[in-house]
Amino acid sequence: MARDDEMLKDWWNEAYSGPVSFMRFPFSKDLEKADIAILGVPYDLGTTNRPGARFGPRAMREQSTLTGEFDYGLWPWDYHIAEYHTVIDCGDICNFVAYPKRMNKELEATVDKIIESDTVCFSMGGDHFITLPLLRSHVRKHGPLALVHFDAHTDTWVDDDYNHGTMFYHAIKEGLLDIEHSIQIGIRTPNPETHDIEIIYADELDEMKASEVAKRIKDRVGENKAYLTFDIDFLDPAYAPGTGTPVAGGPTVMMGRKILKGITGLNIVGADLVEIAPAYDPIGSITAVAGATLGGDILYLLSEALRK
Ligand SMILES: [Mn+2]
Repeated sequence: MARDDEMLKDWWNEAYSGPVSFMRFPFSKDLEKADIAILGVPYDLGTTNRPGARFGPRAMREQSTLTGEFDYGLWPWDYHIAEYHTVIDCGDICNFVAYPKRMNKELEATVDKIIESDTVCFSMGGDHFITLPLLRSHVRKHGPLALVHFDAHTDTWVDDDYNHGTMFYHAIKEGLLDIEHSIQIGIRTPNPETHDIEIIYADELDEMKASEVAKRIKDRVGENKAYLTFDIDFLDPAYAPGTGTPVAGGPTVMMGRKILKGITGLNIVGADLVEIAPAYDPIGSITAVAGATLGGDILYLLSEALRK
């Protein structure tokens, strides 16, 4: 069955034309009617190496006009989310340019408002630091959450300062995580302290089938409420060169997609995809195409969780 919101249909014909919302879901702030809200967070002042993830939401939206143009949904999912749920693109958070503290406040206030109205939020970064304020908001509503974290880095460095490599240490310190049900997947950087989070390192991952990885994640998380965060540098730089801190030796886009599809059924209450810095894509928006596609998969996971 095709999606039935005709609102944007009058505005575009092909992938290269028309207004650029994520997967062509209508721009709206009508949270009362929405089941899932998409939010851009164009913030990259937490970056430690190459900056530019502030351009991530726009790049994801642009490439999603192709991945999201099919009335019958995103392959291999065999339906369109709009058959079950009202999805809106809320645009980007604003009023924070170059002010990290203001960004925290603004993002938490925006997301509090979204999830208070029982709308599930999918955020597009921005650098990975944004997941800390996102978690604070979600934990206020749901209590401590199991973290399902795809990344080349653990981002749990013990450091009192805030950046995109320390925010999960702060999340732990603030009691935001349900540690014993949290898991990190794809790690391939030094990690002096696991903080008791389960880790599937990239070398082990390389020996596993996607279904085995998905099972490990499901076994760890169980029925508990979870927050999914996907750093695009989980992927090998061959598939995602357009990112701030690429690390060689990572999985393919297909592996990432199959793992995501494989964890259908998890009770995911919120999610983000971060760290797309399109300026480092050599040609063809490689990273943003991957991000738009994986972002679509994550929307399906949220839709599946809502229906469970
Ligand atoms: Mn990373």
